[in-house]
Amino acid sequence: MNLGNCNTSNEAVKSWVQEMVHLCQPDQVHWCDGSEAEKQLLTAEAVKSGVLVELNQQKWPGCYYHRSNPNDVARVEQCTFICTPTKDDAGLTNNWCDPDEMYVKLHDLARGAMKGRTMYVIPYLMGPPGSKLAKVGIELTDSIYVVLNMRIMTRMGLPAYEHLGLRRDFNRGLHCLLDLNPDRRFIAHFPKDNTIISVGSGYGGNVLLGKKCLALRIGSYLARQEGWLAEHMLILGVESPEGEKTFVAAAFPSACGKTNFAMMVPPKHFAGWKVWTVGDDIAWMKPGADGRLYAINPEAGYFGVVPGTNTKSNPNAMHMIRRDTIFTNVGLTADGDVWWEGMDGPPPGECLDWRGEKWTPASKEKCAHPNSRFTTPMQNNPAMAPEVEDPNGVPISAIIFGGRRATTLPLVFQAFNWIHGVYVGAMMGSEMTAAAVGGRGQVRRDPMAMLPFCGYNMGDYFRHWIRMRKHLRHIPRIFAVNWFRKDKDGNFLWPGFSDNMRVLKWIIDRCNGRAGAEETPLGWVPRAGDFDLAGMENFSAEQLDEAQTISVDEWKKEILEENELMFHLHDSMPKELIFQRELLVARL
Ligand code: OXD
Ligand code: MN
Repeated sequence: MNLGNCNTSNEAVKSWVQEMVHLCQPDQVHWCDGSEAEKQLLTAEAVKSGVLVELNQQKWPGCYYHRSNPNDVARVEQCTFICTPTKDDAGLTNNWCDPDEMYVKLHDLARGAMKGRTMYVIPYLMGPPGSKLAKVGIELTDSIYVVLNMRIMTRMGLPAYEHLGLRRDFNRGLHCLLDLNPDRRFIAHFPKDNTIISVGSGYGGNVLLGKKCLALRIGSYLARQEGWLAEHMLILGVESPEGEKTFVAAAFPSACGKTNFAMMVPPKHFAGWKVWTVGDDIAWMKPGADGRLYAINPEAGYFGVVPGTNTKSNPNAMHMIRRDTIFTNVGLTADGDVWWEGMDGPPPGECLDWRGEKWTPASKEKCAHPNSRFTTPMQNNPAMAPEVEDPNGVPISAIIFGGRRATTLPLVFQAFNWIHGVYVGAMMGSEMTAAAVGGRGQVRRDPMAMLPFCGYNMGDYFRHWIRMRKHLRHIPRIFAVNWFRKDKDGNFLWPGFSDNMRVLKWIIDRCNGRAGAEETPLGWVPRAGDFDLAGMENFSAEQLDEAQTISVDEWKKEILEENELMFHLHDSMPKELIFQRELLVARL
């Protein structure tokens, strides 16, 4: 089979592509170069074949619309496998399969799967060029939608080949759409071989292999071997009016507002303050020679949840998605406009919903799928931090763990020390969202927001976190936050969005030794005077107290619920964390 116009001299890349071409038998092979001309060409092709719809270019320059198969709209954790040599390496929080068995099964499914189709070869770099933490992947796919999304989400083409040189240590990713039958949907990771095979899905989190598959699942496995951390965290910088910049990394489960937090615009009262986005989803972090923890964002774009995005929740996002954006599974009007629940302004009188059915404001169904997405280049974000291109990354002063909890978890507290912070992150519970199929609203333990993304045994992952402490001389402070606590009537206790700046300000003041706090059984919490409530309408110190309440009864229940994870990981749970739990019980 003809390999086509191959654009690399790396023999390892060429021979692996040859092998996969032999397996998948595409009609042609397109070696992507990431150029603007290629983007034009592929976009035109995608529009012609109906994969993309061109939006009104006056209103939405460079923007396109895509509708996925209705059975394929979110990550599928039940079809996601970690294929380590032993089941124990993957641990009980992952689905496991013997690697040889999985290779046979997936190669059988991939055999001849690209007949009559084009195989696209996507070389991509995760991380800024020149960064010691950056990694190269090659994704082979028969989806033009994947190519156009990967072009936004990664540094595609030449930067990847330049970083790789003649080495063989690139991630091998194969993606075949097949017939999108959920029974033949598998997202399989082979951490020892630095290989991913994804079949039967076209949804972003399952098929943009640089993101969850490489940057988190394979990434976390490599990170443990190589002494760094691959985390489901946004990275932001807070700049004070005096020009002091403090960087923070924060882990929240999927669809809990990481993108909004990463792009926050401070409220009026914070004149002169600025929040800069380094990343909105993934952080790769490694101790530097100076003993601080440095973070890079391996991605080059944002794959964000659309519903609820508006000029109040995220003005920067509203600005950036106005051009060069791919919208997936939102509503579409006859004149090439888009709509979603929570967008500014009134809904259209009539449009097509995410399934392509007629929709009006009287319809019972949602217009946009709750997990509909935008894919946008990070350069479009007016708050993008210039440091995002720094190969050394940014020094992290604080790590924040967040959950979506209607009860129990206060608005904010600070862990007593690193190990206590690891315990707080490890035991974090959160209500499930639409980003994954099944279980919406149920509280589940989601350690460090990594439950769906940790590529090895979770107990060993906690141990790795604990060990990182030894490599740090300037230890980031660790905090927990909960923007989602509700009162008895179901109203949110904290306004959130731009007012989260107030919480962030206390956090960075704590890191810089400037803010007071009170000791409680959970950790350090701000006292009334430590927290800046000035300029808040309709919000009193009493309401803050309510949002900060620590109920011993609720915590007794919480600790019992932690048992689920403790039992599950019993064999591998580090004793340090069991001890932290004893201490918490004693303090309560
Ligand atoms: C995401 C997710 O898409 O976490 O970022 O599901
Ligand atoms: Mn995510």
